[in-house]
Formats: sequence, C-alpha cells, structure tokens
Amino acid sequence: MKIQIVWPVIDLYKGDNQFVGISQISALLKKKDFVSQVIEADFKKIKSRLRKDTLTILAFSTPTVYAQTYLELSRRLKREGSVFSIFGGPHPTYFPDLIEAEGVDSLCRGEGEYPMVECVEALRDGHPITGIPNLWIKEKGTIFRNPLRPLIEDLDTLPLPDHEIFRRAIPNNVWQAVVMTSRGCPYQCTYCFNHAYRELYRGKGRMVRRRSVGHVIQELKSVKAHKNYEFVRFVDDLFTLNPEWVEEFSEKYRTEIGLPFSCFVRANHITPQIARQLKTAGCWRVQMGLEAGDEFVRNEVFKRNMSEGDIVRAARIIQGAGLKLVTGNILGSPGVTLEQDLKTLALNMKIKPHFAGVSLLQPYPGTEIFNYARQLGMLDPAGGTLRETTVSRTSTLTFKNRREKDRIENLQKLFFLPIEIPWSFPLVKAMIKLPANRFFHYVFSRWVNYGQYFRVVPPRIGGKYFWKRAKILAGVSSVMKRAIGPSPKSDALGKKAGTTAS
Ligand code: B12
Ligand code: SF4
Repeated sequence: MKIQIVWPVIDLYKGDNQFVGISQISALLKKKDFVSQVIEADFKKIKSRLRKDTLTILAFSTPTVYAQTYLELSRRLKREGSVFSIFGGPHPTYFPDLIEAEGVDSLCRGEGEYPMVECVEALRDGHPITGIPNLWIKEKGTIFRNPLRPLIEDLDTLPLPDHEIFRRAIPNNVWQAVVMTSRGCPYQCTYCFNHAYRELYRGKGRMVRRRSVGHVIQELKSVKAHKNYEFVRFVDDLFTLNPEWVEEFSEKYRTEIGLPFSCFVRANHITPQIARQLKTAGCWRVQMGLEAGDEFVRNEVFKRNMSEGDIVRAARIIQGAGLKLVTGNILGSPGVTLEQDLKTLALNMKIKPHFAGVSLLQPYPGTEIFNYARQLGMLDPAGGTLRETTVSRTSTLTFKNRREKDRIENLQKLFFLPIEIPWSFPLVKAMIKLPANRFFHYVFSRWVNYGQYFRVVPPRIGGKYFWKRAKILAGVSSVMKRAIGPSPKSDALGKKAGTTAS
C-alpha cells in the first residue's frame, strides 16, 4: 500500500517547537526509506495533502495541552479520506484511555522509535499491527493493549536526529537547534513526568541514559554545517547530572562547535568548576528550577529535595561565572496559599535572575500532584483541568472562591515587576487584590515576549529575529484559533481525567 506520514504541529512557526521526539523517530523512519513531513496543524493544509490512492498516517506528538486540538483535527481529517492516526508523546503515555476517543486509531506509550517503524512497515505490507509492543490499537471496535518493550539501553545506537524535517517545514525560522543528549532524571518532583515514567517502566531497563560526547558532537557538526543555526538549545532534563561527561563535553564543544547554547540545571549539581566549564564552552544561559520559595511547598508538596541555601548558592555561582540565569517558578498549586507563593517572588528578588519564568500549576495525569489536586477536590469536574494554553493565562484548578483565584493569577502576571524594580513589591501586593483583568495579562505577555527575544537569547539574535518572528506569530494566532475550535468539554479527555491517574 502507498503511504505518506505527516506530523501536524501546533505553533510550528514559533521555531522553538522543534520536537526531538519527532526528529528522532523521523531519523529511524528515514533509515528504513520512509520520508515523513512536519506540517502546521491546520485542517485545510493537511486536507489538501490527502490522496485517494494513499494511506495518510497522521502522527501526533502529543503533550496534554495539545491533545484536544489534535483529537479534533484527527476526527475531521478521518472523515475526508484514507487516514490512520497514531498518537504518541506524554499524553497518551500517561492517559492511554485516549484510545477510546473517536479519531484515535492507535497510540504509543513511552519510547516511540521502534514501535512507529514497525507500525508503518506493517501498514505498508498489509500485515497485522495489533501485536506491536508499546502500541494500543483500536481495530473494528476491539482494543489491543500491548505491553511495553524495554527502554533503549544505548542511545548511541539510534541514528542522529533528523533536523532537516524542521528545516524543510520552516526554512526561514530555524535559528536554534534543539538537541537532547540524555533521557531520564533520577529525581521525584511531584509535578513532573519522571516519577510516573519510572513507575511505568519498572523492571524494563535503566531510566537515566546518556549519549556519548562523540555522538552528540557528530550531531552538532551536522547542524553547524547549515548556516541557519545560531544557537543550540539543550533540552535534557538535567544537563549537568554527570560532571565527568560535562567536562569532556565542554572541551570538545568549545573547540569543535562553539555556538552559544542553553541548558537546564539543578541547584544541587552546580559547582564553581561546572559553571566555569559551561561558560568556557560557550554557554549563554542556564535554566534552573526554583519552583517555590516556601520550604514546605518546595520539599513536601513538590518534593524538590533542596534547601533555600542550595538555590541561593547555585545562583551566585552561575551569575559569578558570567552565565545568564533563568529561573522556573510555579504558582497556584493545590493546597498552597498566596502567602507561600509570595515567598517564591521574594526568593527571586533575592537572587535576581536574568529572567524569571512563571507558570500556574497545571497538573497532568499520572503525576503525584494530579492525585493530590484530586484529593483536595481542586480538579475541574468538567475536564477543564486539561484545557489548552491556560498555563500562561488562567489556572485550571478550582479554588475556594473567585477572589483567591484572581489573586494567584494576578501575582503571576505581575511577578516580574518587583524582581526588576524592588520598591514595587508593596504596590504589587496591593494590585493583586484587584479582579483578574486583561490589562495585567497584556503587560505580562509583552514582558514574556520581550524576555523571549532579548533576555533569553543573546541580544544580537533576538534583535535580528524580533520583527520577523513577531510577524509570523501574528499570522499563526489566527490559524491556531481555526484549528483549535471550541474548548474541550466532556469526552475521553475530559470526563475520564479524574479517574485515570494511578
Ligand atoms: C523540550 C521540552 C519543551 C519545549 C518543546 C519544544 C522543543 N523545542 O522540544 C518547550 C520549552 C517549548 C516545551 C513547552 C511545553 N512543555 Co515541555 N518539555 C520539554 C522536555 C524537557 C523535553 C522534550 C523532549 O524533547 N524529549 C525527548 C524525546 C526523545 O522524548 P519525547 O518527546 O517524549 O518523545 C518520545 C516518546 O514520547 C515518543 N513519541 C513522542 N511523540 C510521538 C509521536 C508518535 C506518533 C509516536 C509513535 C511516538 C511519539 O517517542 C519519542 C522517542 O522515543 C520534556 C521532558 C522530557 N524529558 O521529555 C517536557 C515536557 C514534554 N513538557 C511538558 C509541558 C507541560 C510543557 C508545556 C505545557 C509547559 C508550559 N508551561 O507551557 C509546554 C507545552 C507546549 C509544547 N509545545 O509542547 C511536560 C508534558 C506533560 C504532559 N502530560 O503533557 C513534559 C513531559 C515535562 C513535564 N513537566 O513533565 N517543552
Ligand atoms: S529535577 Fe527536573 S526533570 Fe528531574 S524530576 Fe524534578 S522537575 Fe523533573
């Protein structure tokens, strides 16, 4: 059978939505002579690609926030022609009941490289697909729930990720290469997928795995050969987990690659030596989870397992080495008071990061904090907990009353102000008592935009791309509105949200 594989991606033109999962699977598909393409998640655009004599495989890489949009897109496209849908990524991994939803033919739990290739080969050859490990398949009303295969032990055995798939899709906007050198993290933070992943894969191999420095440098050389790339974004959960690896990498990266880069670090892993090595290698910014200023919230609610002293010390070392520090912060978590969230702001004011990222907690199925929110009765029974793009705007949790919710949401919007202008702290404390409003949201989104272009990338790159990307983004927002359609209410995503997490 003739087949074509397409990967619909929301906000493709933003340029930072280059998913390693897609480029990694695409590389293996290519090795088996299957060419796949990334395409904007737009009904009309994809519909125009459907062919009568060809089976179109819609491959969705699905974080929870996009699940509803992708479901809708799949349903509509399946009515238009010969389409087979496969959902992979975090959402189907932890919420496999998604298989019951209309529009889902199959889903992949966990690592997707080999399951995807086996599935595509079987579809092409007309062989059964119902027994492929990691896949759940819906065929003629019956659901086949296959077990997981072991984790990929040696990541160097995978082909180098296919960056070309994004270069072809967005040729004018690929300025940063998104690269992953490891998989897994040994920590247990309650809002993060890692503890759920460990549970899922128990007895199926080593969780934390890292590519060799040589393998990573080989990938980066192929990236650097294309003039478009001016920055490398390492998206490993914990880039600095292994000091020997960092030492070897830093030396080779400095001499053989040299592009400015960013990575994620954890406060308790930062030493002056590691910070120096990163800086010498060309690191421009590090992103570090601060998450909560209150000791109880940080270590009991989030299980971060770190003290305020660890955070302050790491911040001083990072800034002392001349690296830009970006903090990650979470507000509005279940059982957390406004006073506790204010301590998060106070700690940021103390360490003065270059930029403070701040989200409202959105609990995802499978995580400990999802269960905690359910216990406290804070999950929206209509399924709004999982709705889209809310992390930057409104909380998906239900609070005691509107006033409490408004204050938390306002605090997120004005969070940046006292970090930039410390004397505004009392003013901000007063302003958050106002009803949540569009003006605060506007100010916040301008600030995040400014940060994105001028604070979290070197100014030269930000300035060069600012207008171009702003124009592209303005165009994308209308496309997104069309693709998204009505907000989710009650279907396989919504109704079951409260019953799936273990
Ligand atoms: C990098 C990253 C981002 C980047 C994404 C773009 C980019 N440049 O890659 C940015 C910063 C933009 C981002 C944003 C967000 N992210 Co993020 N992100 C990550 C991170 C750290 C790495 C992703 C990655 O590359 N993984 C490596 C690849 C190899 O793994 P993978 O993507 O899971 O893919 C494998 C399998 O899942 C599967 N697979 C994936 N897709 C498909 C598709 C098919 C068809 C098949 C068969 C298989 C398959 O096969 C792949 C190879 O084995 C992960 C954590 C993690 N370690 O995975 C969080 C993570 C994915 N993000 C998360 C979240 C919550 C978000 C945001 C909602 C945050 C926010 N506050 O806005 C947004 C969502 C918007 C979006 N675009 O996804 C959550 C998702 C949880 C959930 N249930 O959805 C994660 C898991 C972290 C966490 N908190 O637990 N993110
Ligand atoms: S340290 Fe980061 S990646 Fe690791 S479990 Fe915690 S939040 Fe997740």
